[in-house]
Amino acid sequence: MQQPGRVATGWMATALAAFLMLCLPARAAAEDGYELWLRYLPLPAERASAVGAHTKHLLIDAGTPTRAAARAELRRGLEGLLGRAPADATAVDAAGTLLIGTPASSPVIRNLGLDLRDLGNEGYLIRSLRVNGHAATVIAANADLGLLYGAFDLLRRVQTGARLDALDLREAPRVKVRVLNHWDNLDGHVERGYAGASIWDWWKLPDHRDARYIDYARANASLGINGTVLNNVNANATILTPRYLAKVAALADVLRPYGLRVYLSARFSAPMEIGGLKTADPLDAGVRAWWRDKASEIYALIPDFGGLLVKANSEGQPGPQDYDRTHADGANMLADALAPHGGIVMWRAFVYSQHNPDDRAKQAYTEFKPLDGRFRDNVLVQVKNGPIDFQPREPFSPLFGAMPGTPLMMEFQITKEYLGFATHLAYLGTMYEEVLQADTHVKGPGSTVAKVVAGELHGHALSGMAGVANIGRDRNWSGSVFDQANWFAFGRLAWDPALGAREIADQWARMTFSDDDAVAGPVVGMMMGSREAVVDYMTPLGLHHLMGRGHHYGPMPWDAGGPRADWTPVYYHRADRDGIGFDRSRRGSGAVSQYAPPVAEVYDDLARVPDEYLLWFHHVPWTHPMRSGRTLWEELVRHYARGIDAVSQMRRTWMRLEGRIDAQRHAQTADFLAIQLNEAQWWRDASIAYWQSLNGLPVPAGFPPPAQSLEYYQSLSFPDAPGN
Ligand code: GCV
Repeated sequence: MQQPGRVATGWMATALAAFLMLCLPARAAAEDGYELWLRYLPLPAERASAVGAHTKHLLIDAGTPTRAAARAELRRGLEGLLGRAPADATAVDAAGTLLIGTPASSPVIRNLGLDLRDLGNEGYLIRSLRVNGHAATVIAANADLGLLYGAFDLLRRVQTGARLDALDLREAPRVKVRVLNHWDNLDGHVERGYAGASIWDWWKLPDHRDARYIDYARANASLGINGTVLNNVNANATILTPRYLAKVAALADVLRPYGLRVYLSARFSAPMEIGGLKTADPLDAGVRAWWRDKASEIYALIPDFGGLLVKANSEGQPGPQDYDRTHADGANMLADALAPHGGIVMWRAFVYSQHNPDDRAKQAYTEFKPLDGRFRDNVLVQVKNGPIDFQPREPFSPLFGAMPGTPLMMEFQITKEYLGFATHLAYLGTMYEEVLQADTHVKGPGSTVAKVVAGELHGHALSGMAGVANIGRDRNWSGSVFDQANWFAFGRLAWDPALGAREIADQWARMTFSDDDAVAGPVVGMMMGSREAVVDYMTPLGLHHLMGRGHHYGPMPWDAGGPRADWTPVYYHRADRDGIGFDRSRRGSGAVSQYAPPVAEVYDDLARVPDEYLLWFHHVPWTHPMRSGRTLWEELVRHYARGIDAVSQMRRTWMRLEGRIDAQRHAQTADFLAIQLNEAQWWRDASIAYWQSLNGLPVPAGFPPPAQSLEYYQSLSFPDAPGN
């Protein structure tokens, strides 16, 4: 039985609690990073009212899923930023209308007679105009997707402090195919993934479509990413069976309104594994028919299916060379199957073999250069940014510029397989920029990698950029807040490879943390130096591939032996008592000759090669005199120290931001920076201890000896390292 006194106490306690809650100071809501850069937090009052004056009304015909998505995003964004969503309008009959449409969807836009000719199907313009005598902000495009991209652009501008009174901009992507590559296996494991399991819940698909897929699509659309390869390039043929294609079709349905086309990685031997054929020979009539039928089956389910990505004859994957056919034979067979449906093939040039005694850095070029011009029009050859494998720093791949008759697609890695996983802070925008701005010189100065990739240098209609995704089921998507910036930077650069890394970092920091300069400034400062710090403490001066075998976590420069020399650090550093570095000069492996002469001459010449590529291209004595006047050994030790100092500095900067950034994201990042600092020290100590065991040199004056013995570092093992 209820006691009257207890009821009163309960009521009073609730009222008291409510009163106390009201008395508490306002606190930033706990944030776990799920919202990414689309947080839409309230603007300061003065800015909110300035923006609000231009966004009182919204006129858009939301009669298609993509236009509905644009409307929903604008309402959501403006409601968050301004405290109120714009009112729906049916005409421009008051000042402050946001008018959005294509000439086909909006008579008002049509009557404005705007010049949309150079915008294609994805571009848009945003202009402040007078419409019917009223001040209006217009987002116009030829197609719905341009409107969605324009809506995200407008919101980004509002989030980063732009005024909306005199807008006049035109945007269109410079690269056609802008895709994420998920290295996600069908069992949920993500190869080189550091953000938890795959976001694709294959078991529950197609009947359950996780709401997260929509947020994934929103995030990608906000950057202009227009495609996603759902499964690992180390592909399982099962993805092409009817059971899985139904699941893929369900995902395609969810992602379609956001302009994300779905692609799949295909296993070259699928006709044998799931088709019951005796061969996968690309010139075999039965095999060709099998792929044609498979393409028809896919397009019947997914009419806008993007196409296939293939890793062939590399790291144990099957491919056309199993039948003495070329990579062009393999790619063209698939291209012929997809062409009637408008699909493309992305054929990877990441090809090297342990049976080839030549320098691994040369092998992709050797294999693909002779095939230039022999691929069908709907084939993109996908080339990793460097000649080896996503190292903290590599020179650009010599293939860029070496195949004028073939559109080459850039493959960047967003996930940080070789840069400390998700617990090291390394903003990759600077690395992407460095590669894209590198000058191949193949058509004279200014022949940048960016122009090759955009198809501009050699006049290709098809162009592409792929980023190996760092996305998983972690609440913050990427394993750490700062790793979200690498997804962001990839997307922005895929849209426009000429954008600057600093400008992108600034946008991201303002959208992700705060538009306050006192926050954004220090955050951008941390980001801009972060990748160089990793290079310094892991692989300075052109060293590469010194990470632990298999998992690629931590230093293991001593690692040797096993079935694949080309997977061991000793293959790459070639250090001994007298010197260190891989001689790729004309006197060595000759890899320099794969570059255009003006580049090759610089890389080949010990006096001119930039310090950051010294040990990539040259084997030099430990006493080699550097430009600084120090010996190589002294310089190496200094670089390690510089890397550690940079991490300490990032950490100090971050700790000063405590209280200005929500507690949850601040605390996680602080923990990760502490991990990074420890591991930077570990990289330095283990590397120096090992180099000393070879060169017998003392640690230069002013620098401490390694904290532990070499044997200690060599005894460490990490069977549980993720992503492997
Ligand atoms: C998907 C490196 C990685 C592999 C990856 C491969 C590739 O070797 O370590 O995990 O495999 O590159 O890009 O195909």
